[in-house]
Amino acid sequence: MPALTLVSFDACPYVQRAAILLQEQGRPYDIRYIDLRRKPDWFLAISPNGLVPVLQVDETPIFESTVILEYLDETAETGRLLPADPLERARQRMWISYIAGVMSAGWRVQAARDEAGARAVVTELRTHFAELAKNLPDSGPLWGGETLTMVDVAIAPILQRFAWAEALEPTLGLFDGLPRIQAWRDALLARPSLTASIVPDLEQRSARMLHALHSWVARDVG
Ligand SMILES: N[C@@H](CCC(=O)N[C@@H](CS)C(=O)NCC(=O)O)C(=O)O
Repeated sequence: MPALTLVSFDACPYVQRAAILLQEQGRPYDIRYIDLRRKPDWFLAISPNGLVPVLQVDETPIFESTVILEYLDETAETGRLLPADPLERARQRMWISYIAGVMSAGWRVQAARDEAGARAVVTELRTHFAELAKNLPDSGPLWGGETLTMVDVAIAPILQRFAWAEALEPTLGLFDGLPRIQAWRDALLARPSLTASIVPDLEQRSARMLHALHSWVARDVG
């Protein structure tokens, strides 16, 4: 098996997707953190758009989190998450693509500098959640019922950040009246892979980082 190194910024939810899948697969990997404000030359040489994550597979870099997820899945010895059936695979990819909008709105709600701005993004996000909820199965909390899918891996980091945002500002109401999304979030957050995919104090550090950026949800963080 090739040596895997995940090039990371520790607060990045896109990196976390890859870390979750590696943890779920029980696959050994190294992690190399960089400072995004001072990107080293070796990093810019392997990341043409200057973004993390990059997965180094021996000497070969792969960038773009969804591409990394697919590579990791295709090279798993057992327990692949993407289905063999092309139509089912297309459906998972389609929803992973839909989640890109949730990811970007997720950052905007955390970073909004005033209440009106944050609440406007909440309204947008709740529309996305309602759409996703319609497609969650009756058979269990995950996208595949009881079975983990690639859609679950793709959305887990941002659901975790929403849970943190709600802890900072309980009146946000992101999940109000959306029991399926709440159950999905809780089932994902309970997985050991989620805990193992981040540094232990990330919730507190993220809150301080948002506070320093004058985020409304993190306005009272000390
Ligand atoms: N579409 C990319 C998005 C990755 C991304 O936005 N990464 C952020 C950190 S969370 C980044 O590297 N930002 C560097 C910068 O903006 O200079 C992916 O899925 O891998």
